[in-house]
Amino acid sequence: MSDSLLSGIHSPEDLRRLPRERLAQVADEIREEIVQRVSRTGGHLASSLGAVELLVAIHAVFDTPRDRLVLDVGHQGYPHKMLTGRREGFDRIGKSDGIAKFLRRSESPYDHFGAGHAGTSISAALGIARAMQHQGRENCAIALIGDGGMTAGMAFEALNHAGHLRQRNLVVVLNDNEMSISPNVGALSSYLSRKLSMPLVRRMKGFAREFLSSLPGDMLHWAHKAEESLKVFFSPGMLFEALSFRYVGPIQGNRLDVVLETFANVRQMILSGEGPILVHALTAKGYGYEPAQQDPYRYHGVGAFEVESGRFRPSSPGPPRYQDVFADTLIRLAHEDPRIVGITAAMADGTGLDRFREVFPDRFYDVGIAEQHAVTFAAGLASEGMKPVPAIYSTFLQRAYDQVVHDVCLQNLDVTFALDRAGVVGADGATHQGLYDLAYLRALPNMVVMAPKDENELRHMLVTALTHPGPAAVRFPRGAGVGVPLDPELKALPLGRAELLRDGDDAAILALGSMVHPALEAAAELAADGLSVAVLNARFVKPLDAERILGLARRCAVLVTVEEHAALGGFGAAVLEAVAASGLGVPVHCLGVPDRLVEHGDPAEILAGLGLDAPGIARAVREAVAAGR
Ligand SMILES: Cc1ncc(C[n+]2csc(CCOP(=O)(O)OP(=O)(O)O)c2C)c(N)n1
Repeated sequence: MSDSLLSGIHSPEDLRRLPRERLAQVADEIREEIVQRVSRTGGHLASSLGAVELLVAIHAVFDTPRDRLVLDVGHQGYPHKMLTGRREGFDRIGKSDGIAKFLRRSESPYDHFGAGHAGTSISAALGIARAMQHQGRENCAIALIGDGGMTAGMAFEALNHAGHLRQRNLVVVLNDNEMSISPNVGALSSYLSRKLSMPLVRRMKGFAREFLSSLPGDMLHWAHKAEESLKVFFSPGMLFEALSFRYVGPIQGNRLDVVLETFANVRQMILSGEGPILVHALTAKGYGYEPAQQDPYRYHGVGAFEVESGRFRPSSPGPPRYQDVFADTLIRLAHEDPRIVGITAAMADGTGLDRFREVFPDRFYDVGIAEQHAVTFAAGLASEGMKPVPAIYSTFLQRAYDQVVHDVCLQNLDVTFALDRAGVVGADGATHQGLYDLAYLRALPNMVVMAPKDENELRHMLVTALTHPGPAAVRFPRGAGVGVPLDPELKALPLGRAELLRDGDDAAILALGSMVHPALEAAAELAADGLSVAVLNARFVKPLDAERILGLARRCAVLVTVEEHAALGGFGAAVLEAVAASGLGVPVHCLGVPDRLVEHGDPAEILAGLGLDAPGIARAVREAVAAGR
């Protein structure tokens, strides 16, 4: 690998010192290095490859970090990380003490605004641009957002506001590759691509070019202006111009010469107060690495692979993933109940709903990166007697909180939330941890909240949620199940009833979801030390099985709750409330995630570090029992 130029670049200042004609080599080296490094560690590949030229050009032309670059999601930011002194960090990307896969302010002064969730960049950049204006600074803010990110309602809220403010020091770069993780959806996406491919536009442009070349000098100037108007009239620019943005494009976003020249012009326009400007760049996701360019969907986020062939390292066989068990169960239930529909917000693959789509294409909805809409859309369906199942990662449902409250719970509508990736997610880090859903859902009237101890119980909980006539949420972890056999028959579980898995009277472990099996292991370990420890599979956080829990509180010397969730406001807090209300004096120790951020790393190591594994639970029970003696 030739890294002669890149190895001399430690910051964008180094890049800006290079003569322009050498920047193409820098882009090539970055691309090559991303492929090599990601092939070893895994990570976001296709999005970063597609954005190499845009990021090289932004750093080469603008005065970063004084001009602020704000990336949407941040998953396309590997070229940016390489240009800002973090090349070596790629060896430990997503691992503990390594660099993050997304953006954190603490990682670099060039990551001026943290990201991980989509659709935030334009709002943040507008706030930054506005602050600069308040403070009399002459710099600008640049938001880089994908056409997938642009499906988030928030992006439009920001465009609308920026246009209203006529924010002259704001640049939005739309990186349009027609892909979200899977092919992008929505009327806007079709509008952008239809506008560009309209045969009439192509014919008109061809005609204009021919006509122009035949004109004498001064007429040429006016004719060029006419061509511009024509282009604006027939191009996607109309939409953005209507929002008071100057529209520049569409440009070929993987042609470095074109991108450099465009950004140089845009910078001049910004300096002369002509913003806000939207640059529409057409790129190819996975650009420059054939396997990724051919199949950007598979190469969006990858594990290790072989560079030559693009082949992925075979994954070791093991228990089925929760997401697949969820999807297969939903398909089975949907065969029996035509009211069931599946809804995803741009995560068909991650939630397993791509399987559902294959069987029930007419009862599947990908709404784009629009969790808020997904929830109220589900509420609308439910209000007419359908049984919608929005499958949304725990972390992304945060965005739709008011919709859950106002549209679903207040109206007691029959919506089943499948909350995937609930708990510690590992390499994706703090922005993606699913650690708050119990707290934010359990406060809501009418809501049922449950968590299965394994993939088999997940299936029964899905039936339970769909049988329950009001809102219900099932939260389950990322990755592979426990490996238990799957019952042939599906059944609804009795609402609000926990399951006593092991009896004992020295202590009782009240465990939720993913913590039930480690709790059983801990109890077995403690039995070897002569302690008799009960284990309750709580199943429901709401309604809580207060009767059984208080029964254990009367018999056992101490209660220990354990959950893969923030300790504040979660399952343990619900138990504390029930015990306090009962007037019983039993000590309750709550194990959960303490009140701090959980960064990226190996999930098992993170859980062990938090004491949320069998040895940690056993340790906590021993200490609790000793303290009570
Ligand atoms: C609120 C939210 N929902 C879902 C996701 C998961 N997600 C990460 S990247 C991505 C696709 C982004 O597409 P686009 O912005 O077009 O970027 P591209 O990868 O195509 O370059 C999605 C859906 C997210 N990060 N945030």
